[in-house]
Amino acid sequence: MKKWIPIVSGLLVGFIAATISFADFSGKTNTEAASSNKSNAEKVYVPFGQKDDYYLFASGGHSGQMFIYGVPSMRKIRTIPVFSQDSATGYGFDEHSKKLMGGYTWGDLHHPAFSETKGDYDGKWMFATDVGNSRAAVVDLKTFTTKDIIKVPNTAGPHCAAFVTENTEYMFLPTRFAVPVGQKYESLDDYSQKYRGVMSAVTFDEKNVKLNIAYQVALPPWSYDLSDAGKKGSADWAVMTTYNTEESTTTMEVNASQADRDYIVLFNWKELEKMVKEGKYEDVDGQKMIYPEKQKGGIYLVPVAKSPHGVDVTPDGKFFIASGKLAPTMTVFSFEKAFKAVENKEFAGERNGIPILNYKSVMEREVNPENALGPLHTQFDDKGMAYTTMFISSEIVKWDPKTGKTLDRVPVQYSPGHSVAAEGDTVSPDGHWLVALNKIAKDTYLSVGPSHPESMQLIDISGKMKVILSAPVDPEPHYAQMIKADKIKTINVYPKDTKNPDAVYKQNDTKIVRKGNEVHVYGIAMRSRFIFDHKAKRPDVIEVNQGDHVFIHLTNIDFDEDITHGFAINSYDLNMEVQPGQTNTMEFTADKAGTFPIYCTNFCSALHQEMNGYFLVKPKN
Ligand code: RUQ
Ligand code: CUA
Repeated sequence: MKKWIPIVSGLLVGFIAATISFADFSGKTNTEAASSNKSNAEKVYVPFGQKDDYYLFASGGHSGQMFIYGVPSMRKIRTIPVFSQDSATGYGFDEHSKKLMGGYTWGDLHHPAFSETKGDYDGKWMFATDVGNSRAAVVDLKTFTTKDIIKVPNTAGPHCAAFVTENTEYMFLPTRFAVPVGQKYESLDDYSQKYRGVMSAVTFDEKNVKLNIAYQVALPPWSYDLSDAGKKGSADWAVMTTYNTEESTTTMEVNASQADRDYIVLFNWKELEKMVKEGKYEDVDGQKMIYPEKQKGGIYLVPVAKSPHGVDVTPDGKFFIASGKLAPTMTVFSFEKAFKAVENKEFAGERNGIPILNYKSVMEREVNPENALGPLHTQFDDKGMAYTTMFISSEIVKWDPKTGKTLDRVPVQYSPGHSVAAEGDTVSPDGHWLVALNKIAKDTYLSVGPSHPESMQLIDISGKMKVILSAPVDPEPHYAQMIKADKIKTINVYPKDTKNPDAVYKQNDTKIVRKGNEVHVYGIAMRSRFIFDHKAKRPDVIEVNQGDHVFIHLTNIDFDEDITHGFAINSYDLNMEVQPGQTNTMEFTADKAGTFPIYCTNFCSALHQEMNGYFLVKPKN
């Protein structure tokens, strides 16, 4: 009986998307649409010389990168390479970023999260996780560059992250796929015994700009989907959704949707922290692992309608809202009620040693907006009103978490995953703007073949909700956060770092040093030449022997905003960038003999075309 449910819901997506597509656009010409949109155009127009009010940091999904847009113009300003190589900036080619990437070439960046102070975005750091190769990263918002990446062990796809606690004490990374500890081989027949859904508690050492795993929790072998940290009165707590509590090992589409209920995992991270301090953990390959069936306390299960997806904490920290995915329901749960149930030990059994709370004693209300299908994620405005994306019925529904009443709804094109509100995950959202992150653009833009771009739609939420701009975007906007522009304080140039042994700031200090078959070049880039060795007959030429191991340390001595130089070696598949004042290193083995021009890849001056040299590799024999 139950097997048809996902199939039907799949059909429903197609059917409803098709219906909306014809209903909304039939018969309307571009001009008609444009004239009715005139005031909308004015709202999003940012005249030359003025800047946008908000930065929007969007997940780049399987591009592995983060994309920065301005709101309300929706103009793309920047790509920050994080988990994938990027030849435009030389990311993944120079030594620093190559090391950060840990030998991987791509990533699947899901949920970006700003660092927070007192539950407010502080504009200092941005965190993100990689579902593709199980990593976590931190980006410095002074330079919009990736500063640290860690590989998260015992975890396969930390999709459920990153959501930070109120003062960036922790970022929790629960796994999407259950795997055996150490990702060792174990037969799927032993899934329930040998597999685990590990969650990592990651801390950020701001002084040394380092991510660290403080401890891990070996949760049951379920899939963990989305999470959120508590706020204010619930600040010591966090919540996350689960699916496949059926522990099925094949054909998940059908088998992971059998049970009528899955769970929200509710945990107190202060208690887990205390357990670790008291030594209540096991050492697993150097990780402090809490096994909830042995080290009891701090973790509870809240039953919820089957296969929930998003879970979001209200700005006042009083409620958490789970969204149904397969059920049409948003369920509002009360933290206060949950705390009481925990205190009174009102448990309705347990699973894998974790107590289950009574659904009725924690649930505040179930909300079913009429004909709304596929609720996924919820954002909030300045009045505490909720905005939930409806994937299947392709719309945003505005509703009041305190009464459950539907207040407004607007169709979006099509199938929104997340949406993001201005300062939407803080204790004090701004209202005004909401951006729908749509999975399907279909007939919205000029055709580019069978696959279309994803789409973001800007919605004015200051009055009745109105879509006022649609922008095609790069894949894939899984989630985004929107921050007030004046909170971001970037630097103009990299300051001189006289302690950096690789940096050279004067022409007379440039040199090429040979140690056996190692060649170290200490060079500078300036408008419009390279100087690798000021004493050489040709200061812009590097000559090595085939097989030499080459280090090129290059400093951009143009301390002038936006004067970035590139450094590429033709046919050697190498490129890096040096931003104003920056020193960067490239390391490689000169295994190919021959003559290879060097050139600046970033247009930097009227004589940019003259900014070149030669890399000569003398053959071995
Ligand atoms: S998930 S579309 Cu990757 Cu955030 Cu819900
Ligand atoms: Cu330096 Cu172009």
